[in-house]
Amino acid sequence: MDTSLARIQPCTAVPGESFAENLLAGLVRTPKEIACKYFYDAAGSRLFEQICELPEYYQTRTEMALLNRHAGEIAALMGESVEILEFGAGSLRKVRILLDAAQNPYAYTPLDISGDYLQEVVRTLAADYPALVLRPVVGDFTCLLEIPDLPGRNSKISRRAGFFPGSTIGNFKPDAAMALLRQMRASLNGGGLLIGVDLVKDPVRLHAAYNDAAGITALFNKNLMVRANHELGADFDPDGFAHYAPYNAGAHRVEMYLVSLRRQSVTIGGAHFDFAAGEPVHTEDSHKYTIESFREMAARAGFNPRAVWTDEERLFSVHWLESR
Ligand code: AVJ
Repeated sequence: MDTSLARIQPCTAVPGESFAENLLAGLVRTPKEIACKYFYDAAGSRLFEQICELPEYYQTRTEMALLNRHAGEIAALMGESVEILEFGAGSLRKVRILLDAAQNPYAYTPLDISGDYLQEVVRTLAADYPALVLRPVVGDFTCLLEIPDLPGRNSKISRRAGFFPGSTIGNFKPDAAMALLRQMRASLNGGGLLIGVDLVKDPVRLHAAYNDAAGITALFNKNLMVRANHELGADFDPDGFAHYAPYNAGAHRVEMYLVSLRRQSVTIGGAHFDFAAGEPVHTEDSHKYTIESFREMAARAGFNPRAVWTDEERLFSVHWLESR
């Protein structure tokens, strides 16, 4: 085993807007909003891992089962000596399924906004895959410019495959989702994209997935305020806000808010923000697609939608999109 970690070649994406900038700008807007990418500090990433284990949150286990069931076919589509680029890598549990099935995978390039978390999980992965070149990229994948070719990589035998699981694409409004798909396509140098997409379904089931009985999703949502208190010296009272996550059937999306339970004022670095009783702060959208509506969007983004896999209940879908 390579203990020097020389195989790990970190690389930093262009820094986007900071949490502080986003928060100060978002809280003077009407309605108030905070971008959902700021959920994922180390504590938030761990809370999200807990969400993935919840009985109500069908997404993770359904997608994992699809990846396991079709790993051979996926590996064949990715081809030999592939470099897998994962957008928003998280815990790296899903990519292990691909790495185990892939034919002599060459490299793995995980991109994640949570630098500490990424470093931790990549070290574990390095120990388990001694031959794999690892290139963690800390940053916001929406600000990504170009990812250079790895030194020593032979582009004749090795090509890229994107991996964007977990229906993270659902966090973007349809126009932004299409722009992001286009941008990913550009960074794949002609390679394909394997992407997980949550499907439109019974609103009761969707509601339960974002309003779990154990209250983990509420903690995840409120972690934005806990994080602001720790990182920016804000004085949010997280108990003074309610987790609210309704399904907007017309827009095919679950929306998340933190709703102020009383009239209150919060101070962040000398700036004061007033909240009316009942005032919402918008924190996330999670768009749902049909298999057809997603394939249409992918085609408009310049991909050729090829294979698609779904479960018996049609809860979730995994798509293989080819660059064309
Ligand atoms: C990781 C963005 C796919 O939208 O379902 C889970 C995040 N938010 N519970 C989702 C999330 C509330 C999740 N994604």
